[in-house]
Amino acid sequence: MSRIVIVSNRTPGKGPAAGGLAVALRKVLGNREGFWFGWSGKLTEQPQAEARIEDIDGLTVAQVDLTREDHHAYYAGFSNSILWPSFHLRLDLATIESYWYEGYRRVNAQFAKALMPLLRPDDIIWVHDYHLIPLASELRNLGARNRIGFYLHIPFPTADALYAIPHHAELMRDVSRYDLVGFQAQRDVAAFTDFAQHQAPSTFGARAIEAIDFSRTDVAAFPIGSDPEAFSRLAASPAAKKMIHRMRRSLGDQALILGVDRLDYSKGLPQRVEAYEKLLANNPRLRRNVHLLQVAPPSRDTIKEYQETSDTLDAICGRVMGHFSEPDWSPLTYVKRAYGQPSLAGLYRMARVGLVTPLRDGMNLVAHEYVASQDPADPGVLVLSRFAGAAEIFPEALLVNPFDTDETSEALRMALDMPLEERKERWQGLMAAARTHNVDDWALRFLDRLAPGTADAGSHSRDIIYLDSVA
Ligand code: ADQ
Repeated sequence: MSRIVIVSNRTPGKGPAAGGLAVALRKVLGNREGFWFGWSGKLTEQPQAEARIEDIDGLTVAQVDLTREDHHAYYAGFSNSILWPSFHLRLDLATIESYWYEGYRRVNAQFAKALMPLLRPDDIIWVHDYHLIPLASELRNLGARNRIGFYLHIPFPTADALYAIPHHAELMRDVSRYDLVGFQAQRDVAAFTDFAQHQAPSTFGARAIEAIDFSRTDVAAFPIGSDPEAFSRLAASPAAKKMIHRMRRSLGDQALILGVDRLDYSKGLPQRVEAYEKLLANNPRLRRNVHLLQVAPPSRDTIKEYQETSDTLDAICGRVMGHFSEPDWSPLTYVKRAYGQPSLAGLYRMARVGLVTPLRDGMNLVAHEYVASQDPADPGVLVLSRFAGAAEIFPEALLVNPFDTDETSEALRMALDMPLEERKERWQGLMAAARTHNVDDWALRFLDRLAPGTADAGSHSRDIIYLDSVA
């Protein structure tokens, strides 16, 4: 049977995972032959030509170190200061430095060079996310004829946002070198198809370019999910119960509204706290009866826009606290740290409302985890942004426009007032969708479409793989 080679920005390390990609992928390689390739997390003086192969908790990992300059241009630069904001339609937060693109391509070329000698002709290669768009091109230029698939964990941009990205035509040509391109949602497939069908040379500006031929690239939506059964079990575990007990002791009968996110401007955190502020302003009866807990560990904090988001959030939380707190009551708690999954599951379970309101999100696994952690006899309510990929599979959530803080505030009120019967009914629909879209089936579906007949799960024993941070 063909081996599976997973390629992502970061290779797995030890310790708890913080990013969604890490959480999802740690499961894939445990039950099939193959290895994981990517950056080691280490910076060196000289670019490294050969991969180092290691066994990490039973998983074969091949990794390369990067130079500080290349890593900066590739990761904080082109990937996270140009591609990430543009793909999330935040061109106002993009910073364009032209030399970053060279670093981005150099790292992709270095990855290809180091990966090529490790490949067998029938290996199936699965490349993850926006850091590695050019990888198939680089591998093909070195002679690779393998099946190569690409999965984009973030949304695909609208055409005008795409055109604002330097070298977008070259990047889209790179996309056409994959056999399969997977997106989170139909929305993304539609945006991509719109681009692929309407790309006329004139739309790229004055200089005519050759139209890109996508006819050999299969494109489809593969909505990612969580492991709902595991979260459901975790939510009833002793560690989760301990967390619930701790929270109950401090909250008493107050209803908990919970937000859990990486601290990222795409997650709509300031708008979320503003919506909560309006809830308290418009519904005095809720004061002392409700509490917002926002858990948001910092991420990518060397990038200016992330520091600014953090400052904005500090200011808004301070404003709401100053306005509504009383000596013996505080309306919100804001925690800037990551928690282990059992504690998170406990928090999810005790929260009457899961508040998941990104301005734009590929999927959003927190929504899945919240649903899976509920008590079937007394479930909470998911308030979900229409602009998360998750909105396509969770129509039973209270769907909101996160930019409209009045609407979000009203949805919060509805969620808090929702009778048990309606909560149960909505939750049953949500849980059925979370089960259908579980992470194991997601991986199998992608691999089966990339190389039919090869995604035979369960033939090898499954190991648990820990990943530091991939996102
Ligand atoms: P992220 O943007 O990182 O992922 P998300 O899908 O919500 O977003 O995943 C977050 C993951 O990190 C969840 O599994 C969550 O449990 C965990 N996490 C978040 N805050 C945490 C905390 N305080 N403590 C511990 N764990 C925490 C990207 C895309 C998403 C897409 C995923 C997967 O941006 O749209 O859903 O990849 O494809």
